[in-house]
Amino acid sequence: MDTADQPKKLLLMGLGASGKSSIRSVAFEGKSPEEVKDYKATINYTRSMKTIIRSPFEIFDCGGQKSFISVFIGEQAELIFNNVAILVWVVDLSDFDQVSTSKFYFKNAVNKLKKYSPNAIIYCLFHKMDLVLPGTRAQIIETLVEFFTPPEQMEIHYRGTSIYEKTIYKVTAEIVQAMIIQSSEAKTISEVLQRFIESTEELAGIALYTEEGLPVFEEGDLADSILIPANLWLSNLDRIQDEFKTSSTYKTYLETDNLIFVCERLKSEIILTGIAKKVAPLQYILIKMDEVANALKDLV
Ligand SMILES: Nc1nc2c(ncn2[C@@H]2O[C@H](COP(=O)(O)OP(=O)(O)O)[C@@H](O)[C@H]2O)c(=O)[nH]1
Ligand SMILES: [Mg+2]
Repeated sequence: MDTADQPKKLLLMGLGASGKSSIRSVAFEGKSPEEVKDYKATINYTRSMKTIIRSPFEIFDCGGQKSFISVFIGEQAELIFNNVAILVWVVDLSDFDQVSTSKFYFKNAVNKLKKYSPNAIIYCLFHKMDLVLPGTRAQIIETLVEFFTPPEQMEIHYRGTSIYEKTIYKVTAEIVQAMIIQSSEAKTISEVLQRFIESTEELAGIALYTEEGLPVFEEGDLADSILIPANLWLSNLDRIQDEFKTSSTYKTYLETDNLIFVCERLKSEIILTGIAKKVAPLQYILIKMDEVANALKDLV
């Protein structure tokens, strides 16, 4: 089968009720954790398309009942595992009895992936971290990493996640970045952002977010400060989105004690955010951010 023109796949897999559909909805569809509380088991698989910075990809949310997984790694293996860019395996931390079963299927899935999409990136999420006492998290992750790591040499990215914490946005942002980083636009966008940051002393950082709040690009050396805006941004997202609806060119800004964040819609699904030290007049920062938006408009 010719897969050259097909969008790459992001496979979400793991046992039933581990949280796959919740992760998809919260991270890629902008739903709140409260909205996904009553999700029913996914039958077979659900496909949804997403395009970020001109990179189309397809999210396969695979049902987690053992009967489905057996088929995915059995007779449907080629259909499921070809053309995959990223496999995200979700392990429910709170269901210790099922961890061995999860590992068994993970190993099988990884073997199929190696056969049909040898360059795919693998993430293994130890999920529902919010149900674990903060003091014991590091130890639990360490134990699970050891348990899940296959004997053969291969790169697997392990992360502890929860839809109630910013960990889920951090890891999905990494995943999205990995999906688009191959495109030539991605490289140019990074360069444009870096150029503006270097030439404008007041601009500490510039980020591009999806409308769900995932940071796709983050440039600047205030890495920690950029993470604060991600939260601030998320907590203000509803309001900002309402305001964006009133105008396609809407700009808004948030201020903290020493920083200004300017948000501007670049395209329906991409929002540009500039972070500036408060020493500069707001008007100046707004003009600068217009220049950034202008430089990016043919790239996103
Ligand atoms: N405590 C907690 N519950 C979660 C989390 N993610 C998902 N859930 C819950 O786990 C249940 C199963 O989630 P679902 O997304 O349907 O799992 P799936 O079968 O893997 O698609 C739902 O009740 C979710 O609300 C999480 O991070 N923490
Ligand atoms: Mg599901």
